[in-house]
Amino acid sequence: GDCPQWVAQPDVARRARALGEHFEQAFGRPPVGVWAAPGRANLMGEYTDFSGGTCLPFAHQYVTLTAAAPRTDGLLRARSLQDADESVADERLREVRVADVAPGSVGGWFGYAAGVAWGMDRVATGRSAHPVAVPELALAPGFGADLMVDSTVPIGAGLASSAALECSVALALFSLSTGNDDPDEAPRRALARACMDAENYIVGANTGGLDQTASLRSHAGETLALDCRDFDVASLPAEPAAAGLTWLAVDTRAPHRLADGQYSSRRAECEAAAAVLGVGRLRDALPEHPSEDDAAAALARFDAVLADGAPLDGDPEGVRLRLRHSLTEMVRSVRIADELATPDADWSLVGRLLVAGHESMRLDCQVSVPELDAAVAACVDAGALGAKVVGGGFGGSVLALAPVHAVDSLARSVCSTFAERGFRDPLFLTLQPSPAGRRIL
Ligand code: GAF
Repeated sequence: GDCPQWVAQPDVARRARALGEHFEQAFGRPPVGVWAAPGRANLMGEYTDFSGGTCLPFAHQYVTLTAAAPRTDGLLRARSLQDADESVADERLREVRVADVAPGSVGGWFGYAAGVAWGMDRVATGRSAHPVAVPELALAPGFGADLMVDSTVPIGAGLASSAALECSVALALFSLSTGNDDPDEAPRRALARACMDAENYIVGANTGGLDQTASLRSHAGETLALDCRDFDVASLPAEPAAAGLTWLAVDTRAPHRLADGQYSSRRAECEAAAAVLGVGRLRDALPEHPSEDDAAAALARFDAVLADGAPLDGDPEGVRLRLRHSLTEMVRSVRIADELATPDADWSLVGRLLVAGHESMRLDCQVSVPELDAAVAACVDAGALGAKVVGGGFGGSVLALAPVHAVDSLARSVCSTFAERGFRDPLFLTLQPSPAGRRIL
């Protein structure tokens, strides 16, 4: 049959030129430029970003492109080459006044784009959770833009297509507004927060910033050690390619939704556990360099406080499982970060930790589905050093660490497992740690 099917490497330069032509047809003038921002993979730290955990993301090479030109009438107008919603009048055109963007005002994919303008204003004026106001992000009265979007990131596959959209729009708006095409670290941090606010308040998904930070602050050939207490990042230069290994993503094509209640309820359970432990966020229940013993001790403290009759907001069993996931995941992140920081990284150890991470996502975080479990098992059986669900789960993709020479047989073996189980044919992608978002045309 057709399995395995590999998602083609994105021809970003060609897509950018074509997008410019679409832009000109739609808006009657050429764009000022084209900006691109990538999706991400994540080695560890799932469901811990909102708890201040350390995440280990890298940006991959699949990007979302935004062609843009400024307007002076305060309007934001946008089209997407992926927009299939026939119910939108005026041939897929979405339009809103920048000043009118507010929670509940903009729906669908356009919420991710328009929400960024709203988020930039919040960060500019110090109303966001960003530690300082960043006036550079302010959009002048009357500022507007025409936007045309094209995504090469598989949508809804757990590879951060939402963040890629937000971040490409953020770079475009920032550049149109300031003339700065190459923002350095400080504005990138601020833009990542603006994108988080767009997602949290305009889209209404209560996510934690991992994806936007990876999209805006990654470096080619590196994994980020992202400390979500303050969003400080360190680069881990270890590249599996040097060891004959590659990152493989298996898009299970099982339906994947973050904006539903499952993600939020996981986050709420983590917050309930933090309240029992008397900390503002779960990361603070562990010492600076946590070990497995520290995680076990924090879990025992939780049990003891509850046994003493402390109130708990939620189902105790669910909250305890989410706590155990969070604590052990934070320890696994630190262990992988330590390993990748050593000159001769032991990739088989990393692989074993990936599998442990998947087991925790399945049993404790409870965000896996049979397709993901089957993909992980098939990858490992066929010679991967390790594999795990990536991102929010409930469908989406598995990230596997595989010997380059084994990827084809590995993919075939996932295909036959999926056929036997009656699952949809999965898709396969090799992922390269890639640079952060940038202007490309
Ligand atoms: C999604 C969210 F957007 C991130 O913030 C993160 O919580 C991730 O799920 C799970 O690690 O991608």
